Amino acid sequence: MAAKEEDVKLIGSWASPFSRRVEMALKLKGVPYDYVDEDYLVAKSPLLLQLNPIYKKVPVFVHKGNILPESHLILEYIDQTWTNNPILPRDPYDKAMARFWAKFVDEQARFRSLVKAGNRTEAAIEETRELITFLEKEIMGKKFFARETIGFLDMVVGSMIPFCLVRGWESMGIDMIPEKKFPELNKWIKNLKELEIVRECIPHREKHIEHMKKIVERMKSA
Ligand SMILES: N[C@@H](CCC(=O)N[C@@H](CS)C(=O)NCC(=O)O)C(=O)O
Repeated sequence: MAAKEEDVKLIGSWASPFSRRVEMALKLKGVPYDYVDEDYLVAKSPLLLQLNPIYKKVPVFVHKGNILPESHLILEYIDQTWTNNPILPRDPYDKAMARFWAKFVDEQARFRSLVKAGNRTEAAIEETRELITFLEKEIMGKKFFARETIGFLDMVVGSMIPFCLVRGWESMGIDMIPEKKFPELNKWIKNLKELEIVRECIPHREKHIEHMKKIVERMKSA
């Protein structure tokens, strides 16, 4: 099916975890789409400002004229529109908990406080590891958060933690998720990397670390 027939457009940014997860879902579902990359650190395009005038953020998803911001809502919309390879759990409790953990990872400011502050203190590293311990317990004994195959929570946590924040922490010389301390999460990261749809969507490691270095410097001087 050609992109034109489906009429799907994603306005994203290569280093944005919120955009990366949307691409993972589209690739898992096999939905063709047109992609527009925003360099929002330099300037926000008129297209972005027109499509997301409230938050002015990527990603923005456009399907047959429907305009949708906010990555969690976009993932849910994609899941309900293209029902093959479901990403959200069917069970109401599992679905609510997937949303709970996704919100925790995206909205718990302490996950990002080290990168934002730009300076490493042992106390801040320990505080971040305390949060990561909750995820280590949650993934225990499972291949993916969604159990056997990648799902909504894997896309949210994966795009944010190993394929974004870890690179920011690395750029500051911090090994935040050492295998000895977090064996289950490390197994899960390996499982994610084995998936082509994940490899295709995550930023190039070295380029990303350089980018995160710039972000950290920018935050420091802000
Ligand atoms: N809650 C939003 C967050 C989106 C977001 O923060 N996007 C960042 C890129 S990683 C952005 O566009 N930032 C531009 C800005 O803050 O002005 C989502 O889940 O989509």
